[in-house]
Amino acid sequence: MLVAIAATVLTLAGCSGGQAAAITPTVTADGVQRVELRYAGGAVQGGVRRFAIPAGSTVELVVASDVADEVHLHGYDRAGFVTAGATTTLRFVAGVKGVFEVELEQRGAELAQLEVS
Ligand SMILES: [Cu+2]
Repeated sequence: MLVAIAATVLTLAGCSGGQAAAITPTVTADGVQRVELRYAGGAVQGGVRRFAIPAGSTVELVVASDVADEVHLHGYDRAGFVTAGATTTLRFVAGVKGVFEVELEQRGAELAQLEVS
């Protein structure tokens, strides 16, 4: 499954004519990397972006959604249910390096990628 995802990411990068630079998340006063995503009207606002996360840091992945679904962070295998119009937060320590997909599990909709390095 992970191999398939990696292949998909490579294919997308190839089509776009170059890998976009990863975005630096907001860092809170206590050093938490805060990634905020909003899914509305069938798409993630701002498009599917890649966020650069320093390895070993604490991450808060905050997902707002206008539909009920399950937010799933691949690789770390963290998940949280979100109800329509609400927000769910996944908080974890980024101890594993790599590129990890965040998706709405039931829809199979990719929300973002976290690049831990
Ligand atoms: Cu998933």
